[in-house]
Amino acid sequence: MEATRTTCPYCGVGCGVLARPDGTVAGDPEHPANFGRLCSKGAALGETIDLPGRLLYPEVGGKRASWDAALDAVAEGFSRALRQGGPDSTALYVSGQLLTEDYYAANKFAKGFLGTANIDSNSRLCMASSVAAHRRAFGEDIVPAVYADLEQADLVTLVGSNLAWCHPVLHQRLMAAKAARPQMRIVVVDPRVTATCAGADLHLPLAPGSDVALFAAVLARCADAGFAAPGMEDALAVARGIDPGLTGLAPDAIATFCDWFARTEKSVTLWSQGVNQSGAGTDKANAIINCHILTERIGKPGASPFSITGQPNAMGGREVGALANTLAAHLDWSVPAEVAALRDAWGAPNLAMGPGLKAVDLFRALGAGTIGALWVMATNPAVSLPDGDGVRAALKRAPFLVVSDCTRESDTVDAAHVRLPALGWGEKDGTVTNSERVISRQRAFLPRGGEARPDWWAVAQVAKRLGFGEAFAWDGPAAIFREHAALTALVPESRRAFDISGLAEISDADYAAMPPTRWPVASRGAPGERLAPAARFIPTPYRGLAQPGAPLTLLTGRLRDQWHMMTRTGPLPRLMAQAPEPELTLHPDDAAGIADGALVRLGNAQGSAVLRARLDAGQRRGSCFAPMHWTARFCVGARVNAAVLPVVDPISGQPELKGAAVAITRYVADWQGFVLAGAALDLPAAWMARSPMPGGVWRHEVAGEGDATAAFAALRAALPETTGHWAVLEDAVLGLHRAVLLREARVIAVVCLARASDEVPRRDWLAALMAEEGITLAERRCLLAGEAAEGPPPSPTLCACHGVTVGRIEAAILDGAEDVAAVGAATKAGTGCGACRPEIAAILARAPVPA
Ligand SMILES: Nc1nc2c(c(=O)[nH]1)N[C@H]1C(S)=C(S)[C@@H](COP(=O)(O)OP(=O)(O)OC[C@H]3O[C@@H](n4cnc5c(=O)[nH]c(N)nc54)[C@H](O)[C@@H]3O)O[C@H]1N2
Ligand SMILES: Nc1nc2c(c(=O)[nH]1)N[C@H]1C(S)=C(S)[C@@H](COP(=O)(O)OP(=O)(O)OC[C@H]3O[C@@H](n4cnc5c(=O)[nH]c(N)nc54)[C@H](O)[C@@H]3O)O[C@H]1N2
Ligand code: SF4
Ligand SMILES: [Mo]
Repeated sequence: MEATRTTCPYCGVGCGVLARPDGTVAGDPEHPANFGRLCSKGAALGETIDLPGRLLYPEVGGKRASWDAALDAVAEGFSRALRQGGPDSTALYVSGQLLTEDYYAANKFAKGFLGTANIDSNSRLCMASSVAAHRRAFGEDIVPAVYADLEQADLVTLVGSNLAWCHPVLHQRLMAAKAARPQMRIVVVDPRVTATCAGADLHLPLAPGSDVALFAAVLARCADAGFAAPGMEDALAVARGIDPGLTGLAPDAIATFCDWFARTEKSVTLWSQGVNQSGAGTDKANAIINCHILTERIGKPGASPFSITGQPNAMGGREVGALANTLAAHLDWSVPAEVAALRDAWGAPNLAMGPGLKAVDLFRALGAGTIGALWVMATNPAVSLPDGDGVRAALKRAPFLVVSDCTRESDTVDAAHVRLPALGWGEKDGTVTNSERVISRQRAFLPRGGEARPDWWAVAQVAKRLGFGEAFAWDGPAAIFREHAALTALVPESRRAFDISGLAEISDADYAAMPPTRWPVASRGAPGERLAPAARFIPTPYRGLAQPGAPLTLLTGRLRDQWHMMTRTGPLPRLMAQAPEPELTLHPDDAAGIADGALVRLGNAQGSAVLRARLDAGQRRGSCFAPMHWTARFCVGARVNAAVLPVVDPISGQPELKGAAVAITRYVADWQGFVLAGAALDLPAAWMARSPMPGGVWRHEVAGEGDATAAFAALRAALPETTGHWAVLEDAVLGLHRAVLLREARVIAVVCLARASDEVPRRDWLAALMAEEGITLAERRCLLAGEAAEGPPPSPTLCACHGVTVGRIEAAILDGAEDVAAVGAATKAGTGCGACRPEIAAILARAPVPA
C-alpha cells in the first residue's frame, strides 16, 4: 500500500506524515519540520480515522437533507439577512484548522461579495496579539525565524510556552540540540512549573500578566550594557519607568536572566499563549521584540524573536487575511491603492471598506440580535470563547446559524439550523503553513466520508446561489491556491515580505506534488529562509491583568495528549489516560483546607465550573491552572470559559483567556464514585466526567447530593444492560455502595459510591476485568473489594506512545536504569514522541521506593 505524504492536522509545528489508507502513520523523514518524528497525538492519527460521531450528511432543521436543499437554505438565510439588515448583519467565524484554500474562499466570500468584514477567526483567541505586535514593529505580520534557530542559539527563552506538551516535536529538537551542546541555556518564563521546565537552566515563575515588566528590565539592562539603536529613546524611557518588582521574581533571578540575555548574541525568544492571551498581549510581544531590535538580533542564525503558532494553519489564515481587521495577501486597508487593486482583482465592487467585528464583539452582536446570519466553520465557539454561557445563549438566539464541521459531536454543531459535513483529515486536499512559514500539502489518502465535501466547495456553491458564481468558479484547490498566490504580487510598489507570486502559475500536477516550501517565494529568486525586516521600537507601558480581583488567578491551557475540545483525541483511551478527569491545580498553601482529590467549584460572578483539585507546590501561589479541553460531552459542568470574562487586549482584541479572577470553594457532594460500562452514558448525577478506557470500557466519575442509597439505585437503573446477576455490597453506615453486574464469567458493569473519592476502589483493575472474555474464580472473589488479592496494584500509563506504565518505569529504575535514556532502552518509554521524558526524569529524581 503506497504511503501518501501529508501533514499532521494538529499543532503549528506542521510535521510531515506518511499515511496509508489502512490507518498506519509514520513521521515523514524528509519533512523539514520533523525529520521523521511524531508526538503522541500525531502518532495516534491512524486511530482517529474511524471515530464515531462524524457529521456525514447535510442537515436542515435537524433533519437529513440533500446538499442542494442545504445550500439553498444557506443562500436563503444569508439573502434574508442581507435584505433585512444589510451586509453587516451577516458574518462568518472561521478557524486556523481550515486549509488555506478553504480559508481564502471564506474570506473572499465575506469581504468581497457579502460586502462585510465581519469575518473573524479563532486565531483571534490565539495569534491576534502577535499579529498586531508584528505589524507595529515590522509594518507587516512577519515571523523572522526558522526552527533551526532554536538549535543554533546559545540562549533560548520560552515565554508563556509549554513547548514540551504543545509543540512536542520542536521541543525534542531543542532538547537534542542541548544534549549536543550542553552550554546552550534554556530559560522558561511561566508562572507555574511545567513539563518544559524539566529541560531548562532557569525557570522564572513570574506573576501572571507581568511579562512586560520582565522584558522592560531586559531592555534597560541591554541599554546599560552599551547597546543602542536609533529610535529607542521612548521605548527605553517607558521601560526604565517600570518596576521589575511587579514580576514578583527574586531580584537576583531577574538580574541573571538580564545578564544572560545581554551577553548572548545568539539568543532566541520564543513565545506563545502565556503572552498572546492577555489583556496586554500585544505590548508583551512588543516588549520582547524591542529587546531583539536593540540587540540587533532579528532574523539571524540563532538570533531572533519567534512567535510560534498553535493551530496547523494559523499562519495560512494570516496569509489569506481572514481576520476582521486584515485583508487578503497582507494587503492593507489603509493603503487605498491596495484596496482598489484587490477590488479589481476580485471583481468585487462591494468590497468591505474597513475592519469588521472581532470575535468577542461578533458574538456580543449575535447576542444583541444585530447579526441575522452567521456561518461557523471548523471551530467550536460554544466552548472556546470566553463568557462561555453568554456565547451559548447567543448561539441559541441566532436567527440563522450555519455550522460546517466534520464532527456531529460539538456543542456549536448542536445549535446550528443548517449543518454542513466537512471533509476530515485524510480526506481533504490543500495546503497549510506552519510556524516557520513552510507551506505543506495536506493530501487525501482516504475516500470521502459519507457526503462530506470541501469547505471551499460549499462556500462557492452558496456564492453561486447568491449570484456571485463567476468569482468562485474554481475546479479544485490548485486553482484557488494560484489565485491566492497571484494576489501576493498584486501591487508591485507595495513590497511585502509575504510574496509567493513564484507559485502563482503552478500547474495542477506541480501543486499535487508540491514539496514543503518556505515563503517568500518571489517570482524571481530562491525560496526564503530567515527574514530580517526593518523594525520599530514600540513603547510598552505596564498594564497588569485586566481581570484583577480576589482571590485566585485562573490560568488555563493545554494537556499533553488532548487537542482542544477533544473531538478527536478524547475518544482514544491511550490519549485520555494522562488525565481522565478535569483537574484544577492549586498550590497547597492556597488550598484552604481543600484536600488533594476533592471536587471544587471555581467561579466568579459570571460563571463557574467543577473540577477535581490537585495540590502541587509547582503552581505559583495565588494562581491555579485548569485545562481548557473539557466540554459538556466529556464532563458536565467543567467548562472553564464559563468563568473567564470577555475582556480583550485593546490593540489586538484578543481575549484574556489566562487571568480570570476566581474563588475556589469545596463542592459538597454527599456521594461520589464511578460507573464502568460498555458505552458512554447519560447518568443521573449532578457532576459527571466520562472517559474511554482500553477494551471499550467507559469510565464515568460521578458525584451528587442527597441520599446515597437512592443515588446508587438510580445509577444502576440507568444502565442499559440489565440481564445478568448483580453482586452487591452495601454498608449504609460506612457509606459504601458497590455493585458488579456479571453475565456468566463476564463483568458487564460496575457501580461504586462512597462518601469521598479515596474510599472507592481503583478503576484500572475492574476496568481491565471488564475487557476480558471471562474472569477467574479468584478474581471474582475479590470483585467487591475492588482489587486483586495478590500481585501489584495496577499502575497508570505514562508513555502514551508505547503504553508504558509508571510501574514499569519504576521497575526499570530499580533494575539499575540511571537516566532517561536507560529507562527508554529498558522499557521504550520516552522513545516515541518524547513528551513524557520530563515526567520520567521526575520519577528518576524521586527515586522510587522498592515495593
Ligand atoms: N497537546 C496540545 N498541543 C497543542 C494544542 C492542544 O490543544 N493540545 N493546541 C495548539 C494551539 S491552538 C496552541 S495556541 C498552542 C498553545 O501552546 P502554549 O502557549 O504552549 O500552551 P498553553 O498551555 O495554552 O499556555 C502556555 C503557558 O502559558 C502560561 N501562562 C499563563 N499566564 C502567563 C503569563 O502571564 N505569562 C507567562 N509568561 N506565561 C503564562 C501557562 O501557565 C502555560 O503553561 O498549542 C498547540 N498545541
Ligand atoms: N480558556 C481557554 N480558552 C481557549 C484557549 C485557552 O488557552 N484557554 N485557547 C484558545 C485557542 S489558542 C484556540 S486555537 C481555540 C481552539 O478552540 P476551537 O477552535 O473551538 O477548537 P476545536 O475543538 O479544535 O474546534 C475545531 C473544530 O473544527 C472541526 N474541523 C477540523 N477540521 C475541519 C475542516 O477542515 N473543516 C471544518 N468545517 N471543520 C473542521 C473539528 O471537528 C472541530 O470541531 O481555543 C481558545 N480557547
Ligand atoms: S508536534 Fe505532534 S501535534 Fe504537532 S504537528 Fe508534530 S506530530 Fe502533529
Ligand atoms: Mo491556538
